[in-house]
This record gives sequence, C-alpha cells and structure tokens, in this order.
Amino acid sequence: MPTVHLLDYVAGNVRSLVNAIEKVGYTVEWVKTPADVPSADKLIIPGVGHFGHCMSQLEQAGYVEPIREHIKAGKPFMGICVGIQALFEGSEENPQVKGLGVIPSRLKKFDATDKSVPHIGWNSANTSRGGAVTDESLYGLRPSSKYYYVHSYAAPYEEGKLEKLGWTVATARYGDEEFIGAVAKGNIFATQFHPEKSGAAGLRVLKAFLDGTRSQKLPEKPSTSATREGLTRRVIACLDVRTNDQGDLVVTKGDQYDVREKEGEGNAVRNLGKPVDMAKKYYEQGADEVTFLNITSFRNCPVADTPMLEILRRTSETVFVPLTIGGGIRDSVDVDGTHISALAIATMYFKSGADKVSIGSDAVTAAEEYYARGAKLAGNTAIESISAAYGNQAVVISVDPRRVYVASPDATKHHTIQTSRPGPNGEEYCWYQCTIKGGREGRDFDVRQLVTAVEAMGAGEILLNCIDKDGSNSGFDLELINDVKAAIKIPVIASSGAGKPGHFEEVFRETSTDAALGAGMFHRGEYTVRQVKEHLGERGLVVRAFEE
Ligand code: 1PR
Repeated sequence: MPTVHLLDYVAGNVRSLVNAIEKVGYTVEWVKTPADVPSADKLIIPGVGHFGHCMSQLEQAGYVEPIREHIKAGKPFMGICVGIQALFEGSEENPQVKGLGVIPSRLKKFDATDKSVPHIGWNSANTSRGGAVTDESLYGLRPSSKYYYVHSYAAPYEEGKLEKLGWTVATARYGDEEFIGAVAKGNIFATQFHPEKSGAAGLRVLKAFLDGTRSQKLPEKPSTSATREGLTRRVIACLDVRTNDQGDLVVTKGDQYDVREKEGEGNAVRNLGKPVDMAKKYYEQGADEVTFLNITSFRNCPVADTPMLEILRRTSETVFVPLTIGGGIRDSVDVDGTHISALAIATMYFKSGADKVSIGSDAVTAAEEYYARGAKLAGNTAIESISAAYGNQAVVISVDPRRVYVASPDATKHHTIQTSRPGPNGEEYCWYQCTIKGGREGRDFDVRQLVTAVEAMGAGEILLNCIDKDGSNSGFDLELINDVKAAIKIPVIASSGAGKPGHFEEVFRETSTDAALGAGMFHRGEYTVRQVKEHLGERGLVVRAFEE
C-alpha cells in the first residue's frame, strides 16, 4: 500500500485520521523527528487544540524548517484544522506567536454576540461563490456536502485577496461570518474541517488528496438548493453502556435513569444491543455524532483495561464522525492504589479514538468548589486540565438535572423559571437541580450555576439531559433548554425525551439549541436517524444530507 507521512506532534485523536487514511487505501508512517521529514513524499500535519501550543511544539522540536523545505520542494502537503491554521501568519488566539506565513492572512475569533462559540458541527466548504459557480471539485469537495468543523478561530474570507495570489479557496458561513474552510495552491491543500470525521464526504477528500486528484468534474452541476450554506442541525445518537448482570457490556436505556426492567419482567438490566454494532448502524443511518456514556464506570478493573477503550478503538475503525465518551472522567485511584488523573484517563480515551470526553459528576463538584472560592478558577480541575491540553472543544459537560417545583421564585434561593407544565400541586415555578452519580444524589445547586461555572472553567459544550424527560418519548424540555441557552455562549446539545422526528423539529424551532440527541427511539427501532434528518430537511431545516 502507498504510504503517507503523518507528523506525530499533537495531542488529540490521531487514531481516527490513521483509520481514515487506511480506509482509503494508504498506510501511515509516523514522522517522529525532523530528520524524518525529507524522506516523506506526502506529508500531513493534523492538529487539534491551540494555535500557540501547536506552533511552539513545531518550533521547539525543530519541524518548522523541514516543513518549509518540504513545501518548497513541491511535495504534497496537507494541513488539517490547527494544521491549516499553522500556514497563516498568525492568530488572535496567541498574537505573539508567528505562524508559517505561507498564507498571507491572520485568524480571528468568531464573534459570539449572536452565535455559539466554538463553531462545532457540519458546514460547507464551497468553491462556488456569488456568480462564480464551478462544476469542478477541489480535492473531492462538493458544494452539496457538509464537513465537520470544530474551532473558535478562523481566517475571515476576503473576496479575491488570496485568489489573486493563486490560491483556490473554499468557504463556509457561520452566522454572518464567511471564513476559509479549505485552501489549495500547487502542492498545498489544507482544511479547517476534519476530513477524517466528515463521513463519506470527508473520506472522499482525503482520498483525492492522497491520490493527487486536485480537480475533477462534479457528478452534477451544483444547484442553489443543494448548496445551502451554514451550520446544519446536528442529530446525535447516544448509547448508554454498562455491564449487565452476566458481565457483558451492553447498550441499555432507562426511564428517568432507571435501566432495569420492571419487577414482573425479571428486573434485569435492559439489553438493547452491542455498542460497536449499534454505533456503526447509527453512523450508516447518518448520525452526525455518536456519544457513548459509560453509566457505571466499570470500577473493578484497571483503568488501562477499561472495556470502553476497546469499544472506542473498534468503533473508530468504521465510524467516521465525532465520538464522545463519558463516564468516570475524574481524578481516580486505580485498583493497584496508584493515583490517576482525569487528564490521564481522558488521554487514554483520545488515543483510542474519542474526539471529546464528557464529564458529569466531577463537573458538579468542581463547580460547587468554584463558587466556594468566590468564583475563582482552581487551575487543576479535570475541566481545566483537559481543556488546556486538548482544547475546550474536547470537553463536554453532561448535566443530569431534575425539576424541583416551587410555588413562587422566593421560595428558593435558586434560579427559577415559570413553567407551562405546573407541578403536582399546581406549582407554577421550578428550578433545575443538579444531580451526581447518575441522578442518585441531588445537590443544593442549580443548572444555571453549573453551566456558567463550567463555561468559565473552559468547557466547550453542554450535553443537557433532563431526568424528568428521559425515556418519556414526550419531547425535549424546551423550557430548560431555553433557560440554559440564555445563560451561556458555548454550544448546547438538547437531550432526553425524543420520541419521534417531530420532537427534533420542535426543539430546533422552539429553542436555539445547537444539536439534539436521541437514544431510546433509535434503540427500539421506532425511527432511524435518517428518518429524523429527512423530516428536518423536508421542513426546511438545514441538515447534512445522507451520503454513501
Ligand atoms: O458522572 O462523569 O461518571 O458520568 C456518568 C454519565 O452517565 C453521565 O453523563 C450521566 O448522564 C450518565 N448516566 C448515569 N446514569 C445514567 C442512567 O441512565 N442511569 N445516563 C446515565 C444518562 C441519559 C441520556 C439519554 C437521554 C436520551 N443517559 O444520555 O441518552 O436522556 O434518552 P431518550 O432519548 O431515550 O429520552 P460521570
């Protein structure tokens, strides 16, 4: 098999990139020192995390000159995500740090006034703009396809500026900001999105670069309806995983977090299937992301042998969309008594193919302590240490709230909302209580307090469950979602209660949620992910179209 050289300098999930490269027929050889660069024919710089961190890693290890030489020699070069950012002159993220300066532009942070930042999800990379419609694809990019982005900084698109210098530019639009999604010139190709996480569309791009197919006729001329720009509505499939009473790892699903069958039905843990097979099934149905929540955290085995690692490794071989893993991410003591940090646990997950980790109970404790210190950062919490190492986009906070009804707002010190679903005694107000340990322990702490604290600590996204709604098939808790969205800038994934495609439409119309997640309705086979996305598409909401 032909080889491609991959620069081994980054933190984060490079396993998925290796899997994607292998999937399109190439093998990976690692560049481990600058001396390896000259022997590379095709070179890829992957990257996640901070611009400054990436550049200083490259600088300190002595990679900058060999990379310049590789590019100057006209050999194929590809940069992905922070790998494209390195090609620019610099970034607002670390203004004092210099980029490679290959592209004469600078990166800016997205404006968060009217949208969530980071920009997470599926967006275009379109070379047809304004009157200039082209029927040629750039390295397999198609105007109707969507690609997975995750970043807070981007190069704003300035019409004609780079084109005058010989660059071909593909753009995406986020809110009213148009930015560079991909660029190419001569032997250089770079993407702000992650091709290895962009399903069939991304694999096509990777293959075109590796095959050296810079341009190709599009299968069909782009139509305006097929090239709707902007971030799509993300639909996520969630798999709650735990060991059943026989010791097998199974996908399960609770009602209000109770995953056992009713007394008369044997009281066993509900077994809905095998995690790896089900993740693959949802990927093939068009899920935009797959989330695994390890709901019992497997306390009795060494962390390094956690079965979840193997599940991720196997899933990332066939599932080329982002994978999130949650459960048990906190500072722990291993079975042999050694201390193991949350960062070390997260690192194992990232190395095994996870793109994001999700933190539940530990985030509540850390947020309580944050306020106890007078809203000051500790610097060493799991959230802070993982986001410092891998970027805040890699840290999701999974929130497990439960409604507490009160007769009036002054009946509690917590932030309340007026609800259209009154409580059992006609209470018109409620607050959302944070729980830990899978809902088993309620805290004197509300969701507003939690989400604002974790945002300050560096979390990149909120997975917003709702115990009252979980497994109910009655639709999402729109009041909760609106309340959380009003409090923070980071993206929110609405979760709990989805029972039919219309519930996804409702949550996207009635709230400004960034994504919506379903579990039971998919596991029970009542609806497929594809049906949900078709429903949304038919009703005029932008979704990533199904591609094979
Ligand atoms: O606290 O960091 O170890 O993480 C534990 C994780 O496990 C948390 O993310 C917590 O939400 C999750 N968890 C713990 N116990 C349960 C349980 O069900 N007994 N599951 C649990 C949470 C809820 C959702 C579910 C949606 C959608 N699962 O993820 O998928 O409610 O369901 P639906 O569409 O069927 O309504 P830590």
